[in-house]
This record gives sequence, C-alpha cells and structure tokens, in this order.
Amino acid sequence: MSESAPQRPSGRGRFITFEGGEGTGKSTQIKKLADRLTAAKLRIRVTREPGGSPGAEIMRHLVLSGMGKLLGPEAETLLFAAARDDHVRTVIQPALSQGVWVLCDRFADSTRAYQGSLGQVPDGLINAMQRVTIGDLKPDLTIILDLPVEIGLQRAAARRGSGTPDRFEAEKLSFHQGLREAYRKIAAEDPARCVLIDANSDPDTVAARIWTALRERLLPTPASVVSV
Ligand code: Z5A
Repeated sequence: MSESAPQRPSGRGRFITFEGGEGTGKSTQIKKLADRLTAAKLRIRVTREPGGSPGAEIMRHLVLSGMGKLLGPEAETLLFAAARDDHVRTVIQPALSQGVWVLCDRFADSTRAYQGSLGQVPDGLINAMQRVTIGDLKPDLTIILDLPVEIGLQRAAARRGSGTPDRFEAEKLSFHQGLREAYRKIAAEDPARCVLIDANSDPDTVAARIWTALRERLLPTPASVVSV
C-alpha cells in the first residue's frame, strides 16, 4: 500500500499526542505511525515528555528520579510545566510552523491525569500552568491507549528486566487503576480531540486501529489517501 501526502493549505504541521498508563504501548505505536507517515512523504518529528529538548531532558531526570515527589505534588507539577515550556517553545512550535507533523509521547493530559486526578493538584493550578506553558496550542489528535493495568504493568516489567522501577512505575496497583479511569474521563470529555484505542491486542492490530482513527479525523478527503 502507498499513501500520498495530505496537503494542508496553511502549511502548518499537525500535532498528535499519545497518552495512556504504564506499558500501554505508546512508544511502540508512535514508531509505527511515524514510519507510516514518513512513507506518505510527510516530515515527522517524534518527541516525548517530560523531555524532548535539552533543557526539558534535565527536568525529566529530576522528576523520574523521584526528586519531584519529595517536593510535593504542586512543586512536581511546576517541574513538569517548566519542562513543557522549554519543549513547546524550542521544539514543538518551531516544527509545526515549518510544516512538520509532531508526534509526542505524552503531553498536557499526562499532567491532568497524574498530577491532577491522582496527585490531587487543584484544577486551578493545572489550568494556570497550562495557559502559561502551551497557551492556545492544542493537539489536533490525542490517541489514548487503553489497557487493563495488570497487562500494562507486566509489559513494563518485562521490558525493564532487572532494572529498578521509576518513580511512577513504583506506585500501587490502585494508583494505576485510577490513572486508567482518569484517561477514560479525559477521552469522554473531549471526544473531538481524543480517541480511546483498545491497546489489548498485538502491536499491528493496535496500529491499524490508530490508523483508522487518524484517517477519519485528520485525513478526511478520500483523495488524500490512495491505496494501491
Ligand atoms: N508524567 C507525569 O506525571 N506528568 C506529566 O506531565 C508527564 C509525565 C508528561 C514518564 O515516563 C513518566 O512521567 C510517566 C508519567 C509521568 N510515568 N511513568 N512511568 P516514561 O516516559 O519513562 O514512560 P512512559 O511514558 O510511562 O512509557 P511506558 O509506560 O514505560 O511505556 P509505553 O511507551 O507506553 O510502552 P512501550 O515502551 O511501547 O511498550 C512497553 C513494552 O510492551 C515493550 O517491551 C513493548 O515491546 C511491549 N509492547 C508494546 N505494545 C505491545 C502489544 N501490543 N502487545 C504486547 N507487548 C507490547
């Protein structure tokens, strides 16, 4: 199958974010989608949060080491916000304005789910930080990978091997169950932007579900995708 590149009159790239709990397959699926969009002759930038820019990668090290947890949920939220601010200004916005499609492994919904719903940081602080860091920038599409938490944690543990779980992987099962619910709520509250994808299948089947959602939402013109 070959796909021709969809044309955007504005020339601006599209912003696609991937969200979900531990081990749901975000990195695996971003790679598959990037390969497919690259084959369609689109320019793609794959990035991640926390991190994605040199400054934000330093913040990533801080939060995943558990340092943020010691400071408390509000301060940890500020660390994620500082990382996002740098990432958006130096990587995401410049890429989008050059017509590059940006695929981002986690974004603002992660703050809403992890720090907001699970960390009980008030909406007021989450919203204020969102205004400061991303302003009007909204993903064109957010793929939320949904999976029973036991399966996601098993996948994450198998990948980690004998390594130590990070600050979030080490949380209790009830934390991960709450996380899954928080993501399902985000998807239900913003159906125009978010699509909940059943991630409990082999990687190619999940990729096909994601591709169908992307075609329906971002490539609506039949002529823009040609199958041979
Ligand atoms: N965080 C936050 O609290 N607030 C914020 O604002 C932001 C983030 C932005 C970043 O972790 C942490 O920061 C994150 C939330 C918090 N919590 N944690 N931990 P990270 O970047 O290090 O990791 P992650 O984003 O959580 O990714 P992950 O859960 O570790 O993995 P994944 O990307 O979803 O899955 P994967 O690497 O693609 O796959 C995992 C394994 O499963 C791997 O061995 C695959 O080969 C396998 N796999 C993948 N798909 C399948 C299928 N379909 N079947 C079977 N096996 C599969």
